[in-house]
Amino acid sequence: MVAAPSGTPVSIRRVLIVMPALNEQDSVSSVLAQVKQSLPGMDVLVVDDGSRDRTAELAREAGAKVARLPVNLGVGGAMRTGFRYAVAHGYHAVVQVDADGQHDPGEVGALLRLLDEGADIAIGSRFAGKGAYRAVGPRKYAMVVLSLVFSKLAGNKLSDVTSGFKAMGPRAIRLFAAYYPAEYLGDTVEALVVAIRAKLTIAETPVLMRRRAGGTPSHSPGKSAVYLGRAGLALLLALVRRRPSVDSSDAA
Ligand SMILES: Nc1nc2c(ncn2[C@@H]2O[C@H](COP(=O)(O)OP(=O)(O)OP(=O)(O)O)[C@@H](O)[C@H]2O)c(=O)[nH]1
Ligand SMILES: [Mg+2]
Repeated sequence: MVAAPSGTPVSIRRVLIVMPALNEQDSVSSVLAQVKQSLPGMDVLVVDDGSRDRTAELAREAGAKVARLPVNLGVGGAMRTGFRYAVAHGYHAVVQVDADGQHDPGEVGALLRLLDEGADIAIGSRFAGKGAYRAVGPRKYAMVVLSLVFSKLAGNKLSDVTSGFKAMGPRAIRLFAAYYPAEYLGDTVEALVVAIRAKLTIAETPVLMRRRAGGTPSHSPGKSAVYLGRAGLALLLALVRRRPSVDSSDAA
């Protein structure tokens, strides 16, 4: 494993963008072009687990590394692949950037700064004062409740625990490579519980959430209707479930 000199800011150490992508041929090229422009030289791993369109081919053409999984594992499984790749290749930070254009690569720097300041996980929050993104219906109430519970558990204000726009430092990468929940919502709610139980520090910074650049969202109104119940259940399960023992105190 490559060791960076201690005290070197994460922002200038080896950072890997992990981009989960499923049927995102309408947006993946432009999102990768934006990453290249905002973050020149930064490595990108696109994880595709079953796209039936040209996502993987276009990502490769745009210069990204592409991992294609033989079966669909969902966003959590795709991210776990990314964390394992990061550990195997000596990266010091992983940033999740979605392939649908909703995450602005220009804001990755703000996430990395939080890691520099000592956070293990930096969340880009849609509800911390920047922009007008609003959740509606049951999703909104779920987010309010989750935010209250998680802020208490983490000892830090966390206004957006379901945001996919996150940066993970060395300890979080190591933890998530060993265990990252793959079930529905696991990559958001349960992943943070896993991190809190491993005593990692979580901080947030405001981000703007953009509209999808194309394609279809994986959340339908029907799914959103059961969001609250499932998130609550996921939280309860995560709090009571036994974990494989992982020494998260080691740097990756
Ligand atoms: N590898 C992989 N990526 C996925 C899968 N489902 C969604 N994604 C990707 O994960 C990212 C987030 O998915 P979205 O469907 O946009 O979910 P979201 O952003 O939480 O929800 P919206 O606000 O509705 O867009 C996108 O880049 C998707 O292409 C999947 O099963 N496998
Ligand atoms: Mg999206």
